[in-house]
Amino acid sequence: MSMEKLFAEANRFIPGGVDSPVRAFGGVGGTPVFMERGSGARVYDTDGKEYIDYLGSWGPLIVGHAHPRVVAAIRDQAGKGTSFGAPSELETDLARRVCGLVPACEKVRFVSSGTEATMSAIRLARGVTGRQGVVKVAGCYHGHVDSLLVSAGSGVLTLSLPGSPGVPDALAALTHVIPYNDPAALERLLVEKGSEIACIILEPVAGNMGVIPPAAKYLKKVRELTREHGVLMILDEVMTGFRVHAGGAQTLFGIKPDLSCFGKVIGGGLPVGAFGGRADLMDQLAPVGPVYQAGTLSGNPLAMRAGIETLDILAEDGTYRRMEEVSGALQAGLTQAATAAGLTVTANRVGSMMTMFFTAGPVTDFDSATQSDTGLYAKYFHGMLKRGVYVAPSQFEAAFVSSLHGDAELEATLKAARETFGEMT
Ligand code: HOZ
Repeated sequence: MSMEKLFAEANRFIPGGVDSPVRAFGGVGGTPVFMERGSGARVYDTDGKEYIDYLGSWGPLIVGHAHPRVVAAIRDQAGKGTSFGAPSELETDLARRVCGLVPACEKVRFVSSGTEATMSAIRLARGVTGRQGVVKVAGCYHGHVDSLLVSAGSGVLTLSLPGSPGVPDALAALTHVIPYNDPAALERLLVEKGSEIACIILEPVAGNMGVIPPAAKYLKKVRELTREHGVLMILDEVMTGFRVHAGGAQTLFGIKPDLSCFGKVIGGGLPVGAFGGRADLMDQLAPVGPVYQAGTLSGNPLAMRAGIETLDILAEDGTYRRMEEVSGALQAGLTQAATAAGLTVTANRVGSMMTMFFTAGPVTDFDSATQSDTGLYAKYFHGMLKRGVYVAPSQFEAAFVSSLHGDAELEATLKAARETFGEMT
């Protein structure tokens, strides 16, 4: 069946034909490609066409598609049972690893998605501080949590939505939005309203308005200001956790937040989320403390096994170094190819996360990200797609490099990019 037919059929039963809006190609136009299978750094559509994959399922597949060790672990666990609704040692095993890798996490609780992780972390912050206000950063995205859809990135930004109907005004009014990389704006807000604010939540490396690294000392300043005002600092590491560094962006930049949110990589491609932090805060959660949070499939054994195996593969010597080398070469090669074709681009990258912006830059926040020419991004996307390279179908997302992207993928990607950029000018 053609992609058009598959999409039309999907639209009959699924709103917009997709289960997550940004997959629908709204930001780049055209018909979404339906995928059938993946292997290593590659995915294959229903026509059997092969693509070098830089979507990586939006981040989880850091060791590639269907890694034999991850598949074996899932198969083994499936034979033993897919869910118990009772504690299993697997949860303790993965929690121990998370706490071992991320110094700010003394205890962690598993949930089933990144959205659940951020939603629960905010409830906990409100519960322990007795304050209701939340600070978020324009262009950061923390899942589709009611309080956090204001000025959100990802699909909300891709589709140019102002927010979402269905979010009560009273709740939205409790969310204060400040620009990324602007500690002075946070300081002004906290001086004025600090005593009403429970927490700030931000992505340490923004990934949902395209990739934007934190300015020097930005995160340290946020840490100082939040401490000064008794406001909890929550780092959303759903994208960056175990990706930009084994201990996440917080370890890379030497920051100790109060709470952290994870997802994607720690589920090894299965649905998972987690939030963790100081033991005194985490122990305010039920059943120890009064802040309620629960889930039937939380700590799901299949996801735990896939996550444990993925972290084990990542822990092997040289894995992060190789991803850094390939990602650096990709950033340099794409910039060079675009410039040679007469295009003005800014390629932002932190570790194996990267975004090509079609603007002179620098791209440091929401306003500068939205200066990028999204029409050119759409042409870049389709040119690459035609040539068998799959990047995110939105300007305001990241390209992810896996541990299985190597020289062959790099060479083929840069060849496709040279041809694509040549066609665009
Ligand atoms: N939250 C993802 C983008 N940052 C999108 C998830 C999806 O569409 O699969």
